[in-house]
Amino acid sequence: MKILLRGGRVVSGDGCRPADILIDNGIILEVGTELEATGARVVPVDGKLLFPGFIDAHTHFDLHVAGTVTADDFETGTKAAIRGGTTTVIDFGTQYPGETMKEGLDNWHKKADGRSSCDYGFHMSITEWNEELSREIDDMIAAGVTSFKLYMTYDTQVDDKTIFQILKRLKEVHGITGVHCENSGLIAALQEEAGQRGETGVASHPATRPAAAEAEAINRLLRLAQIAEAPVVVVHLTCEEGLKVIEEARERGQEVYAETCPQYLLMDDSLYHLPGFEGARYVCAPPLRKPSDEARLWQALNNGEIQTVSTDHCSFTLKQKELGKDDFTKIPGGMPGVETRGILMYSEGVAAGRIDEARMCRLLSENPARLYGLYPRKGVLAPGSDADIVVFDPSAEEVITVKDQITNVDYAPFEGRKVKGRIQQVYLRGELAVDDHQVVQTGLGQYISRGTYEDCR
Ligand code: DUC
Ligand code: ZN
Repeated sequence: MKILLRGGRVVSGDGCRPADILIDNGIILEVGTELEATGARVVPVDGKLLFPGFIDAHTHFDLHVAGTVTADDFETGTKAAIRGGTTTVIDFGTQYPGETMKEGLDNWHKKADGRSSCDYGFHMSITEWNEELSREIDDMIAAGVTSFKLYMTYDTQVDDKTIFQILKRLKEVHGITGVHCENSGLIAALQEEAGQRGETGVASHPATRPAAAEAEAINRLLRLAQIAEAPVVVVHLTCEEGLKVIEEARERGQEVYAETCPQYLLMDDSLYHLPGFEGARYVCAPPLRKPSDEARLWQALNNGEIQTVSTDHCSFTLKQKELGKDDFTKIPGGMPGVETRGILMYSEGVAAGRIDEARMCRLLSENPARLYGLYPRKGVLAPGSDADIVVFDPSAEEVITVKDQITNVDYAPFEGRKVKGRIQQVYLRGELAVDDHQVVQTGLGQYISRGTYEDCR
């Protein structure tokens, strides 16, 4: 059955224009004005913006971490994601020490296959390095896992030599590497000092993971990448100091991409000083920073210094957060985000005049599609692309609240925030998955085998 979305404004990375979209068999057939409706079901979308389905390249569903498991698995996480306009997530499969990458990938397929409500792909987190793992990189690329993740902190961290060797190997196959940049030694020392002073509360979280620890790790990564002559992605960039280091590397001629997340754009570290244990709900790594960092990140989104906005969705219930009640270093780090990223970026970005619709489209759809080998199948509304479409009502208003969320946690980080706009409908490969802002079809998600970023230039 053909579907004709008639009368909307189609958003691309270049702008917004009035156009209809004709869908057939899950694929976009035509985009243009006055399209022929014969044989199609006509859906009026007057006054609505039509975005390419959003892509979230940074989720952690069903992840065993910090002595617990994230509250959202693929079933609840992808359901929340599609309600928020995200039609594709790229989650972090992990090769744990002693495992092959194939085992890591198989494990992530078991978690996601048959349970997902939006399309999904996997990055592969690499936690050690040897000849066998190096050989397996070719198998990963063949399986559509074309991006990899390295940690410079946590027990999954790898050392500088390993980072360098992996960057060189991935360059050979046009794989791209995203890196969590924080100096783990400095953080360990600062946490130890805080412990010696008897500081056990949430308020000590930001000071023990300072912006300097992030900027130092970014700088080290970028110097390793310079010698390896490899492109890299700095994931969840939080601060002006880190951005400065990235800009310096770009001035040297390096290919560096940066991602940030709504929490780093819209919240600051004063939240860690809330009474009692309330600040724990905002504990994440790197931590929330200063209002001046938020302002600089918005500027960087608008001028193209930052290419993508993802969520780092890593959700824990308030009960799980209590694992760190007597020791802030044991609070599971992370927040939910997939359900609210689109609306927050529209309301606080577009409606607030910080970015325009085209920039939002680049940050949430087009750029992640290009960077992670999905373009032009995803990330654009054009003939031949998957009919992943967000029908967005810019005139609506609502209030974010836990009472109305399907994310599997008992708090909403943006509780009470008034937002402009509403994700009215979401089509996933031509199927109506969300109607009137409610999920009406679940389990439609498919694994997406991705090309390389070189394929999408
Ligand atoms: N940061 C978090 O806060 N949680 C999950 C992983 C990460 O990098
Ligand atoms: Zn993460």
